[in-house]
Amino acid sequence: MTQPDLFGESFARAGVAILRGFALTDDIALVAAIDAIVAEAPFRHMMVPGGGRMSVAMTNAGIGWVADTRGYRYDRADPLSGQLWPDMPPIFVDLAHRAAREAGFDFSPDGCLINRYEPGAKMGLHQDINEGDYSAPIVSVSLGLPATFQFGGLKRGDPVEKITLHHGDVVVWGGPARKSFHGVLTLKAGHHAIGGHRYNLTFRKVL
Ligand code: MD6
Ligand code: FE
Repeated sequence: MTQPDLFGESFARAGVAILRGFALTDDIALVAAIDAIVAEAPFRHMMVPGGGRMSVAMTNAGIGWVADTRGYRYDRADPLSGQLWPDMPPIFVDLAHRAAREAGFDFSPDGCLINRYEPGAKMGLHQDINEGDYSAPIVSVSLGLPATFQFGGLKRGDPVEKITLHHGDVVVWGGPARKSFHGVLTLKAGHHAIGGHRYNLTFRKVL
């Protein structure tokens, strides 16, 4: 679908819906829910199999995405504490369900990866291919500072399109786009009411 938007960009990719400002009315509650999760399971910079440390800090609710030098996996337990990841708060599940419905999916997430980008942090091109059910979409919520998101194709070398994701934007990503390469360019410093960083919530159906 093509969606001209408030920010002068348009974006067309089968299987991708960009819901501008969809999370705005819940932003304060979402940040409070993130704070409560982080009090139990703090943000940390995971190591990746190549030996590097991710510049994006991460935590999880529900079934958690974990990286270490052995690879990537989903785990019910936080390897830092040995405890289960915090439950997904109802406001998370409800928002993801409503956004997916807007895009034509019936979606009940069982995991949420929470990313925190400080200025200078970035995420290289990758595919989300550790989940069990590719018929389910991924719902992605952006909060705080804007970031430039890159959407590629199904092969790493395919051309990428850039799109700016702002506070409150929700992207629903499924069907033919589900295994597209994507990444986030280096976050620029700035000011935002929620703080000088960006949060991204990605909701998945892992099992
Ligand atoms: C981010 N997002 O926006 C990182 N993955 O910070 C992702 O990696 C992502 O937004 C799959 C689907 C949507 C996403
Ligand atoms: Fe991803």
